[in-house]
Amino acid sequence: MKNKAIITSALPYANGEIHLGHVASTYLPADVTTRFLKLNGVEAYYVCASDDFGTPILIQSEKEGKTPSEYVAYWNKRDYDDFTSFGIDFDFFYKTSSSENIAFVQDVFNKLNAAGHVYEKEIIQFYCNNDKKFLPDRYVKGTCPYCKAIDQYSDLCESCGRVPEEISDPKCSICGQIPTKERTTHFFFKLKNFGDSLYKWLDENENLQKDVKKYVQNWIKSGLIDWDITRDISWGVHVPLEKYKDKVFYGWFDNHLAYISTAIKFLNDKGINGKDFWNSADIYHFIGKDIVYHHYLFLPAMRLGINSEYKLPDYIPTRGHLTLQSKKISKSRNWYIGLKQFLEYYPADYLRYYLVAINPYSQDDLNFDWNEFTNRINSELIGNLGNFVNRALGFTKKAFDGVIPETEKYDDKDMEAENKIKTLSTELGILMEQNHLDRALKKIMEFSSFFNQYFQHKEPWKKESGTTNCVFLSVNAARSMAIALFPFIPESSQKIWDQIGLDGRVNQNTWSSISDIGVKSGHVLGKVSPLFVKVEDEDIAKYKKQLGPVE
Ligand code: B3M
Ligand code: ZN
Repeated sequence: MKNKAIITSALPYANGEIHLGHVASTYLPADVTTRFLKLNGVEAYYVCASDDFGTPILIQSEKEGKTPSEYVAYWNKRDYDDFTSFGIDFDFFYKTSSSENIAFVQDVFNKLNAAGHVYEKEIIQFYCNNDKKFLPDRYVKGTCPYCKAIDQYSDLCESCGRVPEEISDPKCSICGQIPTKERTTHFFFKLKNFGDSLYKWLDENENLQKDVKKYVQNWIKSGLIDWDITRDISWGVHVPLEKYKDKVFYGWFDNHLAYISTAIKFLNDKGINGKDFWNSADIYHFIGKDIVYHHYLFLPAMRLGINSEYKLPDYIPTRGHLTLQSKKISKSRNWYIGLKQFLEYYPADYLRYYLVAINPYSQDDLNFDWNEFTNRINSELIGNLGNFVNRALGFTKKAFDGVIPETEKYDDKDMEAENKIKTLSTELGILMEQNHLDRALKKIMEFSSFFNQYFQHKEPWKKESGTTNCVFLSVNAARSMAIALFPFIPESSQKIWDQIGLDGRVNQNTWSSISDIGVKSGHVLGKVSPLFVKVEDEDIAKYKKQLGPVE
């Protein structure tokens, strides 16, 4: 691990609200990781941006009678606000349509062009005679030529994850007519040229997930195709050549470059040399598994094409999709929960806890289930963690007036308890560094249940010998948990910190101090109250009914 890091998560299209599916696989794991890195003394910055260009956005803004700029400005703000209420703490949230990104994209194109990595080619493009326009990407639906899945957009097959060279049985997605074909000149990126170097880069990068690497390498072995990087539409980064100034770049040519341009702008504005920082930091791109092709092939190939002037990613943590009540999330079928809506039901920490707990570091899909949510919040977050903290602090208030007592000679149980505190930061740290956020969270819960049992076993209410040790170590365990929980449930972590009566912000502490015995005898607790409110079955029944066809 380096002492600098830049963390990004897939850029949300400025085209509709953030829902649970988005945050589960991408934004939350990235946020948890960033918070961890910062506690661990890494100079880490989490940057993101709205993905403003592309045909779906143009189509939607046309439908709503807005200019594309007005349309994306609305979603940029709305997304940022929703993320913020969920505790996603970006250091900077910008946009792919920024002047900085546009200039950067054009510069990268010029460099690729000068190096001979792009070429012009006359192609036959679908054209709708009814709508009088060229039909790139999402303007056409059809059958995937590789896996034969029907009803796929022409730019990405959602079933097999590949980008088809030409979709079969094309239909105009605006009016449904069969499009005709017209000639037009496009630029192509020579992805083919990068097969060997990509293969080698994948081989050598130890931090990438092995299973993803393997299937990407299989794609390379089966042959890459050059990549059409321009479009005949008006909304996008314009090609910086007089002759082609009416063409724009394909959204996937410009969007990932905004990882770099956004980070550089943020760092430069802070007075840090952005480019130097980028090249000496660990680079993390958090994504969902549907955009593996773009992040493991296009993105590194383009960086290689400009001589790795900006280094390639060190980590591309890739996770599966979220299903909702075991069904695919779908806005049109109302099988969907918006983030904003969820946060009207429950605090952000409930959702953060649950989504991390069910989310392994793998491609496996995960499922949001209302009953499981209820059980895990009520039995784990409240029954285990909330109960322990409240019990330890509440008892200290009652029996010792909130003053931490002097200790006596430790018995075996006390020594075991003290040892749990002393080893926690390292044990958790290893899991966090390996991206096993779910396992780290589980370990904190095991720590909490150990201390619940310890407290129960010691029976401090009997006021026999050893009582003061139990109180002293339990309050210290609560302090350790407050820091360890900060990446996962930051608001609750601060509440625990405040209730213990400790000063300042919990995140001003270091990760290793989790294992300190930081609360001394004589310390006075703050105000103690229950941390959480139980999830009620009646409410859940109501929320379940809101899913599905609206009558
Ligand atoms: N805007 C969203 C997606 O396909 C897309 C990500 C861009 S990341 C550079 O999930
Ligand atoms: Zn049409």
